[in-house]
Amino acid sequence: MPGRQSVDAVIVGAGFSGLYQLYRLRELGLSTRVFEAGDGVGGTWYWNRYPGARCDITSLAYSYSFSPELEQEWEWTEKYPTQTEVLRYLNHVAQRFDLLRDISLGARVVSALWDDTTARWTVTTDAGEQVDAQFVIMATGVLSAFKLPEVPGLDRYRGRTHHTARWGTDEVRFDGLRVAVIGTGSSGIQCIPLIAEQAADLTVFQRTANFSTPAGNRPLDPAQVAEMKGSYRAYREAQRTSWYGVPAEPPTELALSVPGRERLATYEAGWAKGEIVGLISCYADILIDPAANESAAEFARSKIRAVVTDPELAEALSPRTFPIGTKRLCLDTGYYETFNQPHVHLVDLRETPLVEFTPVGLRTTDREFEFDAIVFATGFDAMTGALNAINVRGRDGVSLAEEWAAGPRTYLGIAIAGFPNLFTVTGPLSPSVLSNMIVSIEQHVEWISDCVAHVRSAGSAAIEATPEAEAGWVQHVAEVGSVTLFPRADSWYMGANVPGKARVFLPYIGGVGTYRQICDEIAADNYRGFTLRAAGEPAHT
Ligand code: NA7
Repeated sequence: MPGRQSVDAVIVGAGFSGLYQLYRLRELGLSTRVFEAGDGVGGTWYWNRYPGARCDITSLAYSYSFSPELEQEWEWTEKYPTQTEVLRYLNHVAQRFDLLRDISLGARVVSALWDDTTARWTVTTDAGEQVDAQFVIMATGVLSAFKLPEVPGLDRYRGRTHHTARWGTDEVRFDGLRVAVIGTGSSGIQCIPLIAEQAADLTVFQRTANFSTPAGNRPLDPAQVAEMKGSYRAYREAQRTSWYGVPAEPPTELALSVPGRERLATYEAGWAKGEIVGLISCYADILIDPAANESAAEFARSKIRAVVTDPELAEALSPRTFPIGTKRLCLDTGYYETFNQPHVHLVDLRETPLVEFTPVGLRTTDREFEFDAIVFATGFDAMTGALNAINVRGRDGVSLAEEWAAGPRTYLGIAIAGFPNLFTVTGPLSPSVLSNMIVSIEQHVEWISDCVAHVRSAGSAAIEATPEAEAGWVQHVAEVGSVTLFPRADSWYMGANVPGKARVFLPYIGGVGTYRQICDEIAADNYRGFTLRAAGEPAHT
């Protein structure tokens, strides 16, 4: 059994969040240890290696801003970077800033226990290593606890199985095979066209049809890159004050206040941008007013009908069960076109639900299917799954998973009452998945680092959110969310994709600029809503 190390901080996870958090804590002079479950750095970009895996924020925007030198020296090659390219970037960052020496790879954290008498955490890994730390920063990712379909028999299936979020490093080919893909979220929509190129026969099992826009991906124009590199500082500032971490003029007009023909032209222009929010940001009320939303949704459905030649199939692929934008929008390259190929089939699981897996394939309420390989693109226990998978216990041994049984409660999505010196990067009830993640990650890491510096310079042992401040934030997040159409969708934003999970709108939709302002004001107001505990002061009661 390895000995017990004592450090200032433990960071859990070495993706975009964990790498930058390590960089910042080192700058502050903290001794820091990072534990990463994967055998390499990269987090989401390490695990999700499925064919077609690509970021749906443009590469020039989806990158760190903290180092102008890094910004200048790194060369992105495409409008939307592939998984391989983002992972190469993160490995470069880890090496360039000499981060690897404090990172333990292949080490999964299984518990984090707070000791109120010493005001320190004990973090334990799956190998039994224990580290004792003043601070713990959970950089565990918002889409990292993957999920499988909740039907029996998977252990009986004898063919190959792959999950998009655990693809592995060996090349996977489907040449000549009968393949099933289950799930039509971003991952399914990205991998289906490429799997169809190889498979002899492909059946897509769709539970909910999704909205997807052609990405219009292309090699980056050197002139555009040069222009961005010449104005990066101003661009980054604009990102930070924007609504979702990508600068854009906010729409002011209401969808139904303009004549139909003008609205269609606006939708065409929004669609042609090839951006996830291209269509829904055409008007100010698309995520608020059901009728406005339906006008955008119907426009998107007309695009599906224009591509898919069989009208019945086009209808089956057309989302009808939720307002557009309230489930994660997708970007694709040839997704709908794929269904025009004779060897590609669609099974609507709402009409004929999945019953079980069998030794040779699977069975729906309608019939049995045989497959050589099944690909699960069935998503994640989003935002809370990775945190709840760790046995986190705060003051009085209270379990985080139990505290959150009725839905996560946080202050700013960063801190949790009863869990001193514990921080969550892009945690539940922060903008997180409703933003360009890198902008949100940098903001959180910087705020957390400033907070840690504040605690240390005050000579304090611990900082903790008050239950009142937390309750106020939980209420604010819910109120802002309830103005929108998001609560109407059975989405992973609402926890609805995981049976038994509390139905709570998990991200904060106030916008990253507004949210940053709130966080900054709280810090400037002597960390309003937090209590500091002096070293040697008796434990809380
Ligand atoms: P998503 O977006 O959660 O998509 C998962 C898909 O799998 C979705 O179509 C689900 O249907 C479907 N699903 C989930 N469970 C089942 C079961 N039990 N049976 C059938 N179908 C099922 O995950 P992704 O990996 O595609 O994307 C995650 C995010 O990564 C993405 O939004 C980007 O932010 C990057 P449902 O819609 O729940 O009915």
